[in-house]
Amino acid sequence: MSHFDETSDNLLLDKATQKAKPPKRYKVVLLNDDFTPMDFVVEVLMRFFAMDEAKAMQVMLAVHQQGKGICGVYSRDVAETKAYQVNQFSRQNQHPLMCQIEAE
Ligand code: TYC
Repeated sequence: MSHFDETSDNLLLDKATQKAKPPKRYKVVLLNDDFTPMDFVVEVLMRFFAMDEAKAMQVMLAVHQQGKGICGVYSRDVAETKAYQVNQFSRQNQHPLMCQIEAE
């Protein structure tokens, strides 16, 4: 462990080494399809994205009308896990609903 604190450590680094970028964020996106019931999509949005029923209905209708829509934005790990869990839950219930992630 260095005896320098973060501040004095940074003073010893050249400019190129100091380019610490904030971690990338990822959108979790829901895709429209012709078969998944609207009620099921609302259930998914409430269960996995902590939306109340009114918000879930609004997002579901936006996806239905526009073809896709954002459920939330997260770190890569959280986004991947949520998309995976939504797809598992949809398959378990025999619905073709698709959830994917996109770099912000
Ligand atoms: N289009 C579906 C229907 O009419 C509803 C739906 C909405 C499906 C959003 C998927 O991501 C979706 N039953």
